[in-house]
Amino acid sequence: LYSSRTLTHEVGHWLNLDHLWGNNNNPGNASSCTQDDAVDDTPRCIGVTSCNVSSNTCSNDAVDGYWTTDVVDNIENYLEYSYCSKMFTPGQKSRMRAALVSGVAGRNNLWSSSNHTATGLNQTPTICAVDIRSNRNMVCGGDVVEFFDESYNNVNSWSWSFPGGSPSTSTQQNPTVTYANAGTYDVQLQVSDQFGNQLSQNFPNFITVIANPGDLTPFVDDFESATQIPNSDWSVYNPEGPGFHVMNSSSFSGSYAVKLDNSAAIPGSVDELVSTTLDISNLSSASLSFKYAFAKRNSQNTDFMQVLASRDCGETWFLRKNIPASTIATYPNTNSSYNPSANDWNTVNVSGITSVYLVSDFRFKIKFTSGGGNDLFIDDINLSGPLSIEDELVFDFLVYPNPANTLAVLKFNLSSMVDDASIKIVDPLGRVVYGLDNQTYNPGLNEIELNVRNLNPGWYNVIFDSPKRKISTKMMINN
Ligand SMILES: [Ca+2]
Ligand SMILES: [Ca+2]
Ligand SMILES: [Ca+2]
Ligand SMILES: [Ca+2]
Ligand SMILES: [Zn+2]
Repeated sequence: LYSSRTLTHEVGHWLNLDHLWGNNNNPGNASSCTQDDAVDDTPRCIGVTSCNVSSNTCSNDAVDGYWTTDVVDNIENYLEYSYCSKMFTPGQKSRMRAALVSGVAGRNNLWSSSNHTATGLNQTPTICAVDIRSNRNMVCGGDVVEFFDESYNNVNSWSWSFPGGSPSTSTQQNPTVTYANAGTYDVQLQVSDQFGNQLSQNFPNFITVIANPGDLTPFVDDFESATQIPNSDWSVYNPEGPGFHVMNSSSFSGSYAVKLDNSAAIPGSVDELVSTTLDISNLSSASLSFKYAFAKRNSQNTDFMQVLASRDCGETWFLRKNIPASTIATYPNTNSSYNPSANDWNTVNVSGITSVYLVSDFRFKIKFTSGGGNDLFIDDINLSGPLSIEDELVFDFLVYPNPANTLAVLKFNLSSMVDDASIKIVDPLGRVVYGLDNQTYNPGLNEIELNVRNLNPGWYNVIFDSPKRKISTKMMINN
């Protein structure tokens, strides 16, 4: 029920309301202008399935005596078939109230005290559900998370536990908690009411803590290596319907790309593809780009796409690029199953990653708002930029072979000698699984053997850390 008002629509019927275009389930017939819904202040119409606010399908609105001229359709009415419903009219309200006091269909039982007694509604309700919410569910170490009790009914005491958090327990209704280390954490809540009833529930993997500083750039994803999302680089926001996923039926590079099955989405729904934290504090400027392909189904579709950026690990987001409905299509309208060919892909360059965004916990996201169009495809996301001068100490930093299984070699060039350097291998949860401390490396080419025989298969970050420069690269283990 995130954005759907279907229940409101059906309750309207239950309280004796017809569709605005009359007593049938077939919108779009011109003949419906001759019928009414028995409510004078709803303009005559033939019924719509989209959200064009200037829609005007009948011109005889004055015939019912309420309107004196032709007016636009009331497309935002709950008794329309549009997806932007937000109102009943005063005339509909009167008709529903009349139904509620009428014994004809028994609706007057809904509010009679004898019925409330028979159904238990006039007693103090007891606890029946434990539920929680938080202001954020993906944070960096040290960020404050606000938790909110959403349990009902009549809860009067709370016992929270936050494994991995600080504090680790609380008896407040709405506590605030911080987490120090990267990882995924459960939350438990036990509640009681005035009668001593108790309920408790575990909410598994409720909070994810990601790294700060994040991964170093260049951050390039063509979706050829990690072919499933969410993964350690991407999270997905999908409150309803289809979500962003990786598939290989169409792509710009290689075989794989990200797709949103927007043709099956609920219009008005929002989907996001959200990056992990990226450390761009070492760049002198940053540029973000990606490829996408999209077709509308018809010219009424209102789909649009935005790129947002955060300089505080995703707590607050700023719009950096807007691709409006008027320019979003990269291919002519089509109602058929859409699979883009090479010419359909457009490049989006996000120029708004200004110097204030050059921080160690930068994140960005691609946000799509559905408006009835066809499917969306995204590939070749690239965040990169020139290093600031002092960061050119380390270059040609790479691991080979990659993927590796028993032995890997880390290779890099230094422009001057570095002492007090460390080399670390870090797993996707930020845990150090291999480390060399207090190392001295000479100018020129350095090659270091890494024994990776005991590492589990998967992706790792290999990090060179020194007081003057930190740099990392990804390594895959497939033993
Ligand atoms: Ca009417
Ligand atoms: Ca009209
Ligand atoms: Ca969705
Ligand atoms: Ca690709
Ligand atoms: Zn209906």
